[in-house]
Amino acid sequence: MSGEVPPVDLSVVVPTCREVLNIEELVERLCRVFSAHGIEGEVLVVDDGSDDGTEELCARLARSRPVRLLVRRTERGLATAVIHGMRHATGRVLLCMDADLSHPPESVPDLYRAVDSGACDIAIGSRYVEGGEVDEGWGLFRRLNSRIATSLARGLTKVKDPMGGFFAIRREVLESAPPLAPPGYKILLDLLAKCPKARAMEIPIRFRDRKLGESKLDLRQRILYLRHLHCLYRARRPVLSEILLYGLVGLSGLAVDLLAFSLLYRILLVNHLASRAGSFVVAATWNWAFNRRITFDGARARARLPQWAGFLLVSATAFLLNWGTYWLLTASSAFFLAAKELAIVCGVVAGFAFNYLGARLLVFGRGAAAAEGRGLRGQAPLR
Ligand SMILES: Nc1nc2c(ncn2[C@@H]2O[C@H](COP(=O)(O)OP(=O)(O)OP(=O)(O)O)[C@@H](O)[C@H]2O)c(=O)[nH]1
Ligand SMILES: [Mg+2]
Repeated sequence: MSGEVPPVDLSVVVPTCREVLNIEELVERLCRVFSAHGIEGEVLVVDDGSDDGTEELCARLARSRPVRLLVRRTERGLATAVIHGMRHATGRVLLCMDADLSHPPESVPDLYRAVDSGACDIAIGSRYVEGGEVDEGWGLFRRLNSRIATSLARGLTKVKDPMGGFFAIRREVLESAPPLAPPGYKILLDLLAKCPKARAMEIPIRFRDRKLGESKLDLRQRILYLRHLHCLYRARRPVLSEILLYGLVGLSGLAVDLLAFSLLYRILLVNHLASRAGSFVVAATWNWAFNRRITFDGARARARLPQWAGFLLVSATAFLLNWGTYWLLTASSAFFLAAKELAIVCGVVAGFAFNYLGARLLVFGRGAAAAEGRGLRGQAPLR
């Protein structure tokens, strides 16, 4: 289908989900920009079956404007919509932007030229370089939220604003990229993390909040972002990120351990050794559940009960180290006899290495390799 469309200089891919109130202004402003700068451009709207009149509007606009609509009936998601649009695009340069006018169409020529001139491979509309700005209506919470999300990606890219979603890329760079499979919104971050050799350039933009329509950035998208980060970090440093995650889960388990112990020993007045055993089972179960869910790839393919039992067994063996340390400290030191929680911490640290290796090798199986999903390379060509 896309093969019938003549190639253009620039394809602007716009993912949409109930954006009927914004599309017309976006297309008009883009067309003004195209003609003012002599760019032969097209606008590809990739809509996920919005029932708000988007299809009718795009059909009307397409009569007089270089607009194409791609409707996805079964698939959902911003990032996959962008990949879908780019696969159908005919431009030499491909550009992605939101429909809600947060990304100024007037900055499109800057991004386009930066890529087309060969100055860079990926041009990024950036709020966080000199001259760039966010909406003046952003309060402290919103600013903090954006900064924290951006800082979490620091280990993956040097780009200051990899989260904005406004970027242009040379077709060949995209075609040679490894498979892209962001689970949420952050297609640009996925690209930057997976193409570290691509030359990126940040171009300042003035980001404006949407005036019409509703944001789709909900809690689910934020959780997907964390999952995405997890996949990217794991792909880059598989063993280190697994150990770190195991440690984080272990830390949360330590809190559960202490809480359960304090409840049993201090409130229910159970003997301290029995309390220690009880809190161990609670904490080990907590750790097993989270490690199965997030730390070890493929762990969920294994049956729960034997895996839980195996993990408890490994943890119990590690607990011998752990408990032995606890026993030794509380038996030999008046200080630790009074501060039993501290003795617990020492025991947990001693058991950690054994616990991780046992869990890794015997319980959860091999395969810390990052989950790679569907992407562009090895699939249908872009055009
Ligand atoms: N095709 C498609 N587009 C989507 C989907 N979710 C969001 N979009 C579009 O992606 C763009 C960004 O979505 P927004 O809801 O504005 O999210 P955001 O810009 O991160 O958040 P705000 O700053 O609150 O606007 C918009 O053009 C949306 O219409 C989706 O599931 N499918
Ligand atoms: Mg938006």
